[in-house]
Amino acid sequence: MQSWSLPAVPDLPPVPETLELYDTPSGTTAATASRGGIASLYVCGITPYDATHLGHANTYVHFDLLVRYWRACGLDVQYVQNVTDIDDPLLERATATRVDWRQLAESQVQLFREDMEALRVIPPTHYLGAVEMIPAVVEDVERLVEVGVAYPVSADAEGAGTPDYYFDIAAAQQHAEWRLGSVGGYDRPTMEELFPQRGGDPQRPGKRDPLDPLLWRAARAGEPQWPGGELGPGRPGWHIECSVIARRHLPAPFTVQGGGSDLRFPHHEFSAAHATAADGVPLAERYMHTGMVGLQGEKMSKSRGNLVLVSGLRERGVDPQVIRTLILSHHWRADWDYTESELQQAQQRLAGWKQALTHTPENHDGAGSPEDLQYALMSALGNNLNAPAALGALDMWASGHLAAATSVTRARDVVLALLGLDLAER
Ligand code: 5CA
Ligand code: ZN
Repeated sequence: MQSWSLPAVPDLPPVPETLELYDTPSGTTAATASRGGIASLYVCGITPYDATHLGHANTYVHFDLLVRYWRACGLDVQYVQNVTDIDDPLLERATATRVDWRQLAESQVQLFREDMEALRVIPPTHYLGAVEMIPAVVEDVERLVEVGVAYPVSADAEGAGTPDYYFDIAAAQQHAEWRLGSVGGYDRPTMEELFPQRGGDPQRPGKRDPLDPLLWRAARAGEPQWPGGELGPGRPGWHIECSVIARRHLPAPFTVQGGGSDLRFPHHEFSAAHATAADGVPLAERYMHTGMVGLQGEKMSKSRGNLVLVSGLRERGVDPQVIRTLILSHHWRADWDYTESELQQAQQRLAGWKQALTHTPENHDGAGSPEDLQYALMSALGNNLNAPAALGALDMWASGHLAAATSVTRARDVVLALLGLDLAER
């Protein structure tokens, strides 16, 4: 699938990688290291049945900081993102609005691309839809059946017809180095509560464990279907999609698996479980989960409809850089609520930095000194990607405390490369 165009990212003198990151499974903040000059990232992409809201933007802008940090360390960043372009919510919305599901998906992916470009998010190296990966999904589900961690469940009550396939949690725990809860970090009662809220079907007759997730859904009348080899025609479950896309395009294990905190369970738990069961290798070294953005105390979500859309703000004339500044004023792990007053504060803050750029002298270059802006921003980002601290350093620079060691050209380049904000833009 086509991604979007690369924003301008100035080259900076490379700085050694000293990155500490919080990891969901271990619950600790610890040093990460790339391997062989490569850092690899998978971030779960959108389900394109509605436009990009601030919650999505929050997730992709914060992972963009990680990409920018790694690039500034001179690393080769391999970044994969998916599009869930076939799934129940997409089909339900298409039916409700009488639009072809493919057209709905394509139109929303296009809007997402435009939003990401406007927000200066660096595109992934590989951008892949679930539909284009279906043959690989079939291969993996067949493999899971072969190793004894997937089983058929009759699609109708009489036990007739082509079966669906489910992942066998108990068998997988016997077979591979994965334990239920070892990725998302939740206990069983919490997982039982979350599972039906997040697309799971605990009541489905014939499952061995209520939490066993769907791998392959047999074709139903009126639903799109693809050839499924030995499985029979059908379409993929959700978790296997990301597991397959990541494993086909990134090293195993890759450096960071990311997404919003709503993906801790069941999605990332089972994507990892499927991969480990198929290959015997963990999917990722680290799991980062960004906080949830809400509106008046409720999580912003397409299903609830309480959305502040990036495209809506842009249509109102809000500068995308202000949206980016608003997002970066929150730590990636924090949950926060959108308010107009914070949007205005972001606008004023950005205006202050732009103003400072016009007053910064051109003739001095103190690159590499502790007073240098690149040093200050990299230190803030190296400490668990602390964007609010990085913006604080920018405030210090704008107030004149760091400006002496950073020329105007360098300041612009440093802020554009590391934070994706162009202070020279009028
Ligand atoms: N297609 C799947 C992932 S494979 C999916 O969750 N799609 S989504 O469109 O619902 O969400 C896209 C990304 O935005 C996910 O990483 C999700 O965790 C994140 N996200 C969704 N809602 C919010 C929110 N309110 N705040 C922050 N992040 C959110
Ligand atoms: Zn995913």
